[in-house]
Amino acid sequence: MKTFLKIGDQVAHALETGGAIVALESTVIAHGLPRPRNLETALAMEAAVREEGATPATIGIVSSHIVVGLSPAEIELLANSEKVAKVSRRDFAPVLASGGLGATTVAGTLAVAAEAGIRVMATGGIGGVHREAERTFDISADISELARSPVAVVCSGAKAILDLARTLELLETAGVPVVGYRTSEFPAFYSRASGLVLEHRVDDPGAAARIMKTQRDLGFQQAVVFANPPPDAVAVDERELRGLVDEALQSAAASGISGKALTPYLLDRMVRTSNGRTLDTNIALLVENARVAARIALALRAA
Ligand code: PSU
Ligand code: MN
Repeated sequence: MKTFLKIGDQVAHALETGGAIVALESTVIAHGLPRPRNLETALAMEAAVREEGATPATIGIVSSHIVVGLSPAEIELLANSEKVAKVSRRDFAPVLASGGLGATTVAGTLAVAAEAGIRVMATGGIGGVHREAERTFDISADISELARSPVAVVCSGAKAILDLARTLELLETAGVPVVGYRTSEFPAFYSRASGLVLEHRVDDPGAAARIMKTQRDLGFQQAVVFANPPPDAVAVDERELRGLVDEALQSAAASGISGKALTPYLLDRMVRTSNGRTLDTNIALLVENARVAARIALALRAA
């Protein structure tokens, strides 16, 4: 992969000098949030990382290069273009060969971060096991990539539309530690509660960094998921969330939506039915996760 990497100047400098770096995915920009707030959010996440004293590396595919540290103009391109591919591992070769634009998922971002030597990334929610996966086989490539990329992933759990219990089961099978960040419960993305208890918890960036260091000392290749609940002020109540998700799933089924189009459809549907509340929550947690990731990346330098 190295020959395809185009490392941005600031990221290259941080890599050379041992600076703290946070990788950021771009699927959430291109496919996960509506315009114009997608671009605002991408830039706000980068600003949060910088405020904490770390360097952001938003990752995406532009002109047959895997760019690690997209420029603001390139981020804008991904945010506003009509045709942007959603890139997990299976998509890299076709998209690079085509010369088109690509936005990396958590899976794609992990693969690149691991190759570039970046040890921390932030996102909203990881992908996982979809409801009724026994029928559809729809299980995110994020799980397989988490099993092979030694990177700390700061998120607010998995996407709320998933089967969260099965997602945790599969992460266990894949050998991926899931650690609550100031919580003992797996958050449900928009809501702080899911009823799913986590066995491991940390309460500060230093403790998170010690887990990352130990994972590396063990020689383990798996990522560590740090599950950070959405900020109290914007979190959606668990019961209300269940209603929104169920309605969106029914609507998708009625419209025959499936495969990689499903997630963007459900997210958009919930933004509408909640009068924009889930969007505010989504943006707030993305920025907060970027911030926490930066703190962990800084702590990792001392670990
Ligand atoms: N969570 C969100 N919005 C998103 C995603 C997650 O709130 O857009 C994206 C992430 O990039 C994640 C991807 O890696 O969805 C998973 O997609 P799939 O289930 O198709 O693998
Ligand atoms: Mn899928």
